[in-house]
Amino acid sequence: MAEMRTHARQTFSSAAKEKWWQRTTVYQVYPRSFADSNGDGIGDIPGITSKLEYLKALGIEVLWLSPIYASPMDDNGYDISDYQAIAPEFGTLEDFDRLVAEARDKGIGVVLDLVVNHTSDEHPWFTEARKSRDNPYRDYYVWRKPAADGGTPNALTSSFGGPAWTLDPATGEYYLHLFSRRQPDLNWENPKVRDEIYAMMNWWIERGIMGFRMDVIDYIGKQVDQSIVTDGPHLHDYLKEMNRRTFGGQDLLTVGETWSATPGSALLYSGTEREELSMIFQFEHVTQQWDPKFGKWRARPFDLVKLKAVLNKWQYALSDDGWNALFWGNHDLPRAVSKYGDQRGFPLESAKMLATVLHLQRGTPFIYQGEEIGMTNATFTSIDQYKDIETLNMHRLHVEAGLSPDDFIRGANENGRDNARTPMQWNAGSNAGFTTGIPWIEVNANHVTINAEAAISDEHSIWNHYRKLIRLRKQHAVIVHGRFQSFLDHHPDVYTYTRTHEGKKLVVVANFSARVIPLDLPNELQVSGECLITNYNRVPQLEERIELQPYEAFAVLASED
Ligand code: TEU
Ligand code: CA
Repeated sequence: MAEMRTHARQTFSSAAKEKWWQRTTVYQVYPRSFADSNGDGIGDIPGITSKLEYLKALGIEVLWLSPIYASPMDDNGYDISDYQAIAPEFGTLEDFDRLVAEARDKGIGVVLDLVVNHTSDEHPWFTEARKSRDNPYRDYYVWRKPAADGGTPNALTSSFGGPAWTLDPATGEYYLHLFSRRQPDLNWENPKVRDEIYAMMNWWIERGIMGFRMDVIDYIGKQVDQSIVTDGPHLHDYLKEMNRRTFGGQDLLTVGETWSATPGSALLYSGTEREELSMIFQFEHVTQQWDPKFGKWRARPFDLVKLKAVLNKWQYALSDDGWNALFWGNHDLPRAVSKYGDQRGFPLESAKMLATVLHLQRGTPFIYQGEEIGMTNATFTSIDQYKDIETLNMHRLHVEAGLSPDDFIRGANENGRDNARTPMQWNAGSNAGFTTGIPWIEVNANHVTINAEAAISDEHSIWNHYRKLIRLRKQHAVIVHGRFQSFLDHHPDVYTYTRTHEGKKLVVVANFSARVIPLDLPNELQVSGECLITNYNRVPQLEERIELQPYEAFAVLASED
């Protein structure tokens, strides 16, 4: 197995100063919804392997798989009952090894989803821990005595609604779960827990993976008695220890999911000299759109000025050190073209505009499965169509709290996690070519027009636009290393920025509206050069006054005067 890693590393090795993962693009697969090879209606690992040619043609070099491990699937695999076994519905370890080998032969590395803030309540560690207060595994988890009134130890709440504490009657103590009650939090203060996790990580590294995406990794330093959940005092100690004892020095890609990240903490996670992680996902561009009281469950209007302010802040903050992971979507978020674009009026133009704006920024771009063909949010009208535990829990709690069921469904239609989990749309045929069986969640009816087969054969498709962007990043150092500078920050419809590096200037201009926008360009943007990419078949002249078509976006490469 070790020789597999050396080969993989050689495949991806790059110039000394630049990290290979700065010039690549990552594709996220949600295995349950990607490709079903055996007709049970659930995506699986052989299904992913069957689509490697598609992924290679797109040009991606890293595949991030959402969890594939043994799990009761209470949270679709983010509740792990055996970290070193494959969930039977996804396949076998042999299937996994075959995927890694065939992917590597196509120049693609596999990154696994590391979910170590919590396990499933069916993990043997937890079934042991709950047997008695003095069980050897008891303090693998976080237990507290009831409060004086018999209630929960404190007011911590779960992301999936309700208290973060559940009483275990057998031992009369509460256990902590920041997600579902079937996802008990691990106690990272226990060195035995850390030893077990590092051993498991090294076992996967020896199987030839190229890195980890780390689920809610900002939670592992929690100090529950002070109600500290994120950014606990030992968080970075643990990450340095993890780096040192597992992936450190092996040139792997590691990305932390850190909803609590700030530009300051991002530098702690991903600074070059920090020896912690390669990069992090921050979510400020997502949460700044949420309702103060009902969060994502109350639909709110889109505000470009606010979105630009957040994206720009993160570009500036990590200009000289640290590294951004750039994304519009993932398995927890609504579809990009539905959330930020115009899926009804200008689906192609707006999806390509969003891709252009994101992929030409500083950071590593992540494509969520289906984003590259413009897949849209689901069109569910009843709570019965939803499968996601978060949505179902929150529906019950919000309706109990007085939010009208229709309001909740509107919120779920806009921001619910199942929007990203409808099956990948491969063709216009039955079940979009995802399965020959009955899909575990409804296929979007628009697969008859929005599907990979149609996209690949259409030179003007969103898919080909992504393919071009991925190639541009490999070709132009200014896209990887260029200094970011935004312009017209207060313009309500247009996003424009430059990237400058070694005498080159890339000018990116994007109209985020369905209207024709006349625009006076600042001097810095009045350049002549090579148009690297555009979503209209015309070459823009960057003169003093230009006129942008609906959702028009382009990038011009000039010499930095
Ligand atoms: O998500 C962390 C997380 O906080 C999100 O679920 C977020 O709370 C929600 O999407 C916002 O409404 C990670 C995984 O990505 C997610 O799929 C898991 O459910 C969760 O952790 C628990 O493992
Ligand atoms: Ca299957």
